[in-house]
Amino acid sequence: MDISALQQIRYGYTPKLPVSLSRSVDDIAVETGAATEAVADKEKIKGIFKLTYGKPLITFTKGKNEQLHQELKVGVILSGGQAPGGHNVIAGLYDGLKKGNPNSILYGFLDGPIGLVENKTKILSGDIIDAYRNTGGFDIIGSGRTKIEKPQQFAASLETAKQLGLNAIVVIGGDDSNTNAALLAEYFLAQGSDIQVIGCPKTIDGDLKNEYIETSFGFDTACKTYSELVGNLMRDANSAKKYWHFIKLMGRSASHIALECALQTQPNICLISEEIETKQHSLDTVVDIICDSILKRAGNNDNFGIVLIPEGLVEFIPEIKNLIQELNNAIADDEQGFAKIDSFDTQLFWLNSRITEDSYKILQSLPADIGRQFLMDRDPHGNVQVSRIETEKLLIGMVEKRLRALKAENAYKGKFNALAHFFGYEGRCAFPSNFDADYCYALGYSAFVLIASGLTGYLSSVRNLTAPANEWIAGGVPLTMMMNIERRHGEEKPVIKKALVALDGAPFKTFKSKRATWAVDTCFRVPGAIQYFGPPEVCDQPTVTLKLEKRNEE
Ligand code: FBP
Repeated sequence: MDISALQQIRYGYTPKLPVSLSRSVDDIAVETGAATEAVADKEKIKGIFKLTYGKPLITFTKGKNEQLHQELKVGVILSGGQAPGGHNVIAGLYDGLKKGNPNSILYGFLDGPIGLVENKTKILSGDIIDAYRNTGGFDIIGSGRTKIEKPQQFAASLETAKQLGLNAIVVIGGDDSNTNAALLAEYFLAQGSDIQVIGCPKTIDGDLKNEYIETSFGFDTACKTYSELVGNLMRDANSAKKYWHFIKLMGRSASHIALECALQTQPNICLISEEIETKQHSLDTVVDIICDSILKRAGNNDNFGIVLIPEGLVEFIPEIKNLIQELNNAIADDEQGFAKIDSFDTQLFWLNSRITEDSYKILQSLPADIGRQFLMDRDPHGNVQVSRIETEKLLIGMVEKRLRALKAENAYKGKFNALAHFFGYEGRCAFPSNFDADYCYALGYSAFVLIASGLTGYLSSVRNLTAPANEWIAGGVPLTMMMNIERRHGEEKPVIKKALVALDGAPFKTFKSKRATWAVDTCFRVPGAIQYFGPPEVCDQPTVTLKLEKRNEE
């Protein structure tokens, strides 16, 4: 890639580290906390993770740790969707390894977990690392969504690690990838191998978080990038005063991104999937909510506005959730048969006897191009690819229909022109904000200390994130601590519990207290672009979500 002026300058940015990690490697000791338990289904999780369950929390402190100088060979994997800052995790890991011992080697597994299974690697030299410092994307080694689940895949992963003579593998991923990391750590020990596995919390979706993992990396940059774009549209809408912008925001399941962007920009409407599911709102009720704001604003002659829609919404609307579930089951029962059909009409015919009448009616009622999107390939974890379902267009169509009916009854006199947008892939590879650049570097460096200290089955953790970076607390959280049992493809599986938007949490409550005003008045807030240079109160701020959550804890 050609190098832009900003990238050239960002190479010179030195990520800030917490005090505990900025000391000389002769001076970083491990402090062991209390033993831990899984968040739920303790006995079942304990039964599956016989060798890695219940490990203690780890923090780093000042003190001697002879192990940090050992020569190590480590392999790193980037897994799942891109998130800004992934390259800095690798840079932090690399710098830690080399400070510990210049002979240590870092391998990058190519194109995600498949690189481990198929032994496809490249050695990451200082020159390669330097070319990717503080840049977005995962292109240094590529990413992928292969799920390591079959016994042969586990065996092949161990074989690769042995062939390379690895001491440890670092998995940079979300909840599914880190569940995989926990299973690998357990498997290696069960096979009598001492190869360690450490995870790092990645996903723009922000749903890999708990008491010890305050946020996943990439969420900060992605939300700031989308908020800039939403703010720009607000200015445009308020200038021309003629469009309603329906904006779908990425985030596979949880609505954290939509909520953070709403707190940043103050739109007229922001739908929160978790609330819609809790209140069991139907698709029609969602349309009511949007129309209510359109009608009130039309009463003030404001025939324009902004609607934020979380990407995962359809999976939280009860009747659509049922439909998706039934489609998943029907397709899984005869995957090959279904794959042979290419026209939507024939797909409908095929499904007619395989799903309930209610679900069939809903599918049939959808515009054909949107109906087809519900039938596209599932991802390797069995999820519907919600990023490819055009919910924003579906809602515009339904709102138009409702407004036409209201107009016919003389209950609406406004004008409605809507534009659909999807902000997703645009935000996943942005230059990491200073927050993500610092956070990621610290996560990678912390992964090095965990590895050199002989630990396995841990997620690298950096917390106290609303304080200045030097006060952040680095360490490790046992992966089994975050697990519970969920049904996947009809079977009980251990998985890291996804953190959805908490309706009793401070971010949602703050939004809820303001949304009635935002729905009617024009209270738009334009946050502008991410700033990389300038005063800390502009450049080094965490998300509003994180600030509100932390303030609530105090
Ligand atoms: P991860 O959970 O792997 O980080 O993925 C996040 C995400 O960006 C989602 O927000 C989105 O639904 C999905 O990836 C899109 O997947 P793909 O890149 O395979 O189209």
